[in-house]
Amino acid sequence: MTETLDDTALQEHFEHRVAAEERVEPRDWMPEGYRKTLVRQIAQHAHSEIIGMQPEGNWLTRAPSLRRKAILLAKVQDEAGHGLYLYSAAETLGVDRAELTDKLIDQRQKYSSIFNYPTLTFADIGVIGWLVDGAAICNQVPLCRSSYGPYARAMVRICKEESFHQRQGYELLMTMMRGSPEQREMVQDATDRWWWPSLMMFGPPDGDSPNTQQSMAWRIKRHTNDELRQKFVDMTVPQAEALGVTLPDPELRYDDERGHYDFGEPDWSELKRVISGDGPCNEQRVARRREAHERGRWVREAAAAHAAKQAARSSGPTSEEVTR
Ligand code: BYC
Repeated sequence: MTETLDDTALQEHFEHRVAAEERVEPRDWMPEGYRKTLVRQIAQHAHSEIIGMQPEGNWLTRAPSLRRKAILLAKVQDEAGHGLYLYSAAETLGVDRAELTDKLIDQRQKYSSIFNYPTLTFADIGVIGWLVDGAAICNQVPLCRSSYGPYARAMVRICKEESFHQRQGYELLMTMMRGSPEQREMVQDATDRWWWPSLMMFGPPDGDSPNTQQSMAWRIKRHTNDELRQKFVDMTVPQAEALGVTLPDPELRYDDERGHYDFGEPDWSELKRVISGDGPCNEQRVARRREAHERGRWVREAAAAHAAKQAARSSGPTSEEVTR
């Protein structure tokens, strides 16, 4: 009985703090559902950063110049870093990174649908920066105000780096658009292929999003999926015009009354298919991650053996004690 009363009081205190925009920290009491939702979202986000290295990594050895190669290498490396900050944030909630990695390679946890599409030409690298990182920024800047402290703080640094990523993509596309007709065609073709999958990154429409309402109430998410999708479209259409490409949506037009762009309906059955493992590259992405994890096994074992040796040495008798 006392326990129930205590739980109710704790719950009320928690909700009051969240409503007052106070940050929740790892040692604070939190409802189990809040903890689980955060682990789910942060793990999915971390996995997306790690799997997201693959489509771009595909072009590292074929970048058209040393400058483009250095830029791409730095970007892919940043993504590994983002994954690590996010796994660390998840670990503050009592889960283990090794356990999360197992769930990724056993496909028990998701990663963003966007990384299940192939990168067919170097223009895809520019379009990923422009559209995919652009969508990521729209989605992630509000997460800097997420109620969970370690997640919100990780997002601050990630967003700073994402802005660089977005600009490098746009700069690459600008350069290609000033090039040959073939280069301009490559940019248009990549834009046509990545536009709809980028809109799907924001998740299903609000009416079909089982998690949004509770995540908004807990201030884990600060905007709904549809709000962010609209923001992204409003931000991106003028950028497409400045670049000189068209977006593959005949319904796209500015609505003076709403003060926003109207746009067509993404193919939600495609999103469902890709999320459930049946996208163009799902199998390849997970297989590659599993293989990399297996190849790294000896490094993990060696590091663990070294740490055990160090620990045994520091807890054993000192050399001074032995000589006495
Ligand atoms: N792909 O109730 P909903 C990056 C799932 S990394 C796959 O709306 P929620 C970058 C969803 O998880 C980009 N799954 O969910 C990296 C849920 O399934 P479960 C990653 C999706 O969580 C490298 C179900 O569908 N960004 O930018 O309220 C290079 C129902 O959805 C997707 C983040 O992770 C999807 N697109 O909202 C370049 C940001 N959409 O878990 C760039 C943080 C939905 O119930 N995450 N699902 O089985 C979020 O903001 C939210 O988790 C989402 C979904 C908006 C994605």
